[in-house]
Amino acid sequence: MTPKIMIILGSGSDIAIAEKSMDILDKLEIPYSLKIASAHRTPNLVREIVTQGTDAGIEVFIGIAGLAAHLPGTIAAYTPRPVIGVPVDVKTGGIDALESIVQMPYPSPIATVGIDRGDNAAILAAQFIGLHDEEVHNKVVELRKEYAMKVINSNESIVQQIDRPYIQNDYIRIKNLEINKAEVDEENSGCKNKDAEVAIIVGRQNDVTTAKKITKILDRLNITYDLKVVCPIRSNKKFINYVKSMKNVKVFIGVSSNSSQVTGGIVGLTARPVIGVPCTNENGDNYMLTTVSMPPGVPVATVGINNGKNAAVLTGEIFAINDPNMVGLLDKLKDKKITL
Ligand code: RP5
Repeated sequence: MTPKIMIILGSGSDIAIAEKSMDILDKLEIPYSLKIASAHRTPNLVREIVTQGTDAGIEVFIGIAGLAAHLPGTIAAYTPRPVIGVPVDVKTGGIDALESIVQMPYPSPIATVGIDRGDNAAILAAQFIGLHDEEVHNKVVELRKEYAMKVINSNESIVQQIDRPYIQNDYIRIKNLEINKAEVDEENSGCKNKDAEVAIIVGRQNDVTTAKKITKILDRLNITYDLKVVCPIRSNKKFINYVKSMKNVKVFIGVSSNSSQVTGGIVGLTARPVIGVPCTNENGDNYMLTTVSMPPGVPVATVGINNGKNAAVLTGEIFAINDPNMVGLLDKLKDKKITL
């Protein structure tokens, strides 16, 4: 079997995090290869592995590293394929590795997942591959149901077991409630282009400036999009209706400088890949941590703060897995041959 995914570890000491990725990929029956190569100690080995892997047909790379984790960025230098980065908690709770991985310059994005989240990296890789492989997509859909059922069943296994005098558990029968049973009104989805390949959802008007950076690059890559400003908290029904109505969308991009409800809200409603662009708000706060730090089962591919352009490039890289023309367009961006 030719591997579709290559997992590279910065050190043998990162193996526990790679085990989480391998558990998911074994379950999804996706062939992968595992290598150890350090961006700092063995840079030539990284280059060799990545170039040979790309030529052999690797579709997605996963770089797992701690400390000053330059491994995913180094991988990205040698391949047009999307690179997923997993920061490892070695020191400082993994924040050093997270910042090293997520804050990439344009046009070299790393799809960053949460600290130690090897499982989410594998799910994200499967979501990317699932865009052109229906079987893989269906397996991701089933896996998401398992994560959902674990939560639903814990109402019985944990909550129903609690024996306290004032707890009243019986008035809502959780078990009988259907998952994701939101009414979808496609006629009133609020979209301008219902056939768009990408949906950009912006949580508040202030963040439209960052969203425009995304559209500028998507235009260069000839990728169609729809852009919608809708807040999942203030306009919950509209938000759900919009996400659920965008059935042809391959990639969702959430843009937000307010909590991470936009990206978290989208990923709860779709099995398609979700890219998160954390923005800085008027007080100077940013929402990178709350965007990237997602629980197992629901990854958000986070790019750098305010880096809408990298969200668009990552989208292009995901599409390029199955589209050689897109590789050419991305090369032009990378060579700065297109004036922006
Ligand atoms: C990083 O430094 C590796 O990815 C690992 O997470 C960390 C420590 O590596 P060792 O000193 O254990 O080899 O490059």
